[in-house]
Amino acid sequence: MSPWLDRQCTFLILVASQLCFLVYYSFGGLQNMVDFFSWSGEPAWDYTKTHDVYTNLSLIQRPIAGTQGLPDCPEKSPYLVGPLSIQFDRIPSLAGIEERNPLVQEGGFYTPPHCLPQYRTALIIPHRNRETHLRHFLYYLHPFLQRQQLQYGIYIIHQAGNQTFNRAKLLNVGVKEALRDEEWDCLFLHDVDLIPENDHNLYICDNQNPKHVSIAMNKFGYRLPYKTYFGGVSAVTPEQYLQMNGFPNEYWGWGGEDDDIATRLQLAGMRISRPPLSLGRYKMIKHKLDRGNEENPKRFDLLFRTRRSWRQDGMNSLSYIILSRQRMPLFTNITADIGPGPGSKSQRVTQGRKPKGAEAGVSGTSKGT
Ligand code: BGN
Repeated sequence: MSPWLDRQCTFLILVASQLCFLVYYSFGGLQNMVDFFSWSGEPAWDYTKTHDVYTNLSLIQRPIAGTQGLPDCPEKSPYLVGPLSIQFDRIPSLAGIEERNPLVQEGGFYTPPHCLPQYRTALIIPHRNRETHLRHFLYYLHPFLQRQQLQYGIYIIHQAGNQTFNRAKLLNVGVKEALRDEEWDCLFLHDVDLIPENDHNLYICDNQNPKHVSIAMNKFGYRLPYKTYFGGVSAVTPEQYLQMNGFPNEYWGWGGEDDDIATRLQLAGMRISRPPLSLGRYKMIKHKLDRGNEENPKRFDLLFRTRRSWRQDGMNSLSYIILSRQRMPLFTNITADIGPGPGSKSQRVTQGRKPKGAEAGVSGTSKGT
């Protein structure tokens, strides 16, 4: 090759690679390129145009003559609006939320009035000392779920006392208690501080695999923080939940329990299913790490042992005491004594049987954590 041609070739290669570089960056880097080429057929949502979360609710609340001969609810509700406007600057009152959701029955239960629901979903929310988050949560989730034409119930599982918080064990308690009420076909395991941003994110299960739903949180720049992340909001059928022996009971404090769950679902022969990135979007209500929920220093050790421990630690080893179970206007409030955590001994009752006098001194047990 002549030196002239050689120089021309080098120049062309240089220009071409510059062009590739430009295209790469205008697509927003590797992750966006992947998203672009693996486009799932879902519309690309425009989150700059949002709707009020109470849109269309008056249509759903129209009175009807009776429940005789109701049609099945359609696969996808006609009331859905897409991206929602979410703000946390004003804290709604419980009375105000009740007023705007007149069809929600005591205990936080709802059945669509105009059609027969195709899905029955229980939302299970571990809770302690997050009253303002709970009010935001109820304000947004009730109309969101009603627009999806689901039969649903909201369970708040309150950890009694001020010992170290145990999210995964509270979820086990919630599942057990929710299934006493109803044959739910989907369990949504939901942090109280996460609000879904798009009502096309349907609160139903994937019958094949456990679904991780909160895959694009504002806290993580609307990206999955790592491939096996399973925290925040997830959805499992009762069968899937039992197949993985529920969640671990031994994670006291912040961190690691969600990674354990991700591992145990794989050990139980399943894999993580996920909605499209543009749908699984959530806004997190800002807060500091709670008192009583400090980082768990044992989480690394525990995670190391999941492979050996998952069959023994979970739903089949769950023990707790129900201190109270109240049907509040907007949710079912369950207060449980799940034990004092590592290092202390306690008298607990296997499988949630209540000892004599357990109802005494229930209310306010967790205040001041
Ligand atoms: C991870 C935590 C998760 C948490 C996410 C997001 C651990 C275990 C370390 C081996 N996992 O680091 O529990 O949900 O961050 O905040 O700490």
